[in-house]
Amino acid sequence: MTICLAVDIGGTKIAAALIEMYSAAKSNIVARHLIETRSSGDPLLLTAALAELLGPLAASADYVAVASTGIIDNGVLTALNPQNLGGLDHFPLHNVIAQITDLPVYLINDAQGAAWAEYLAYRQEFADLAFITVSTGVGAGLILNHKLITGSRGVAGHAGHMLVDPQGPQCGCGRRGCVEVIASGRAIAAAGQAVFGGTCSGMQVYQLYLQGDARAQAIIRRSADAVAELIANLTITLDLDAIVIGGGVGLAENYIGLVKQALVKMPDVYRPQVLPARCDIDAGLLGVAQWVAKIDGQGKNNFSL
Ligand code: BMX
Ligand code: ZN
Repeated sequence: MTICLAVDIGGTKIAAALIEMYSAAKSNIVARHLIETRSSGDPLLLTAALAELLGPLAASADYVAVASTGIIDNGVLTALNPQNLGGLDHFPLHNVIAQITDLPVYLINDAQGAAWAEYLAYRQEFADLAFITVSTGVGAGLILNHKLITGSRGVAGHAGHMLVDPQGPQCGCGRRGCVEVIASGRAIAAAGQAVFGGTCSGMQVYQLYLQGDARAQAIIRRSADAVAELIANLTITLDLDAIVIGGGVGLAENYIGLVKQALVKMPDVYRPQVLPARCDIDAGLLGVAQWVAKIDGQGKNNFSL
């Protein structure tokens, strides 16, 4: 048995956990820690947060497996949408974590990692599956023919930046009308602030929606409709069996119900099974730990991505 120090860096939270790895699909989380992501253009703030979180855990681990928001290519985090990280764009994630922990470090995108965890949690029932997280941003991970697709530059699955409305708002990635700029937690907060004013959060807009406020309903429905369009686009492109939805917004009360309502209006060929994430907030942590165990036979080799 080896111990993996798993890390999940999202736009809002950074989670870390020590995970006992029995096999590539069997693991047990023994200790979990969570801090807020100090979103800032200053890389030193993220370095300090990682040192604080990972420093004390490193001595108990054999290797580090990191699932992070952003494009992960050759150990460097490049933000596709820097606004999700307070303007932080380029960050040498591999080197920073290797220095803090003095352990082998493996990296993957957060939604890619979560997709792998959900594929295993659904007992490999589906050969072709997409995981979509509706959270700070909108991320996705693809499993095709039982394989996780990361892409040669780590970009594969960034489906939150597919077009949903050519006249829509400008996305932080530089494109106009992406799913993310309409459906994400940040987009819901921005739409809420435009309507209700002040510093209205995405969570507050969602509460208003649940209480039946018509303006909040329109915002949440627009988000769910955009995700339904994304599901239809992915399904018609990749011939998917199922879509698993996760993330703080994606798993909020009735959100999947709204997505399904929008999909029902489409022809059958656009409608895969739509299922809730089984690993909930641990999907990124478990997925990256399990993915490393698979590619590296328990993470024993000194192999870094
Ligand atoms: C963004 C992008 C993706 C990420 C997705 C969900 C950045 C910094 N992130 O589309 O890489 O997977 O958000 O991220 O460009 P989360 O922070 O909401 O989990
Ligand atoms: Zn975009």
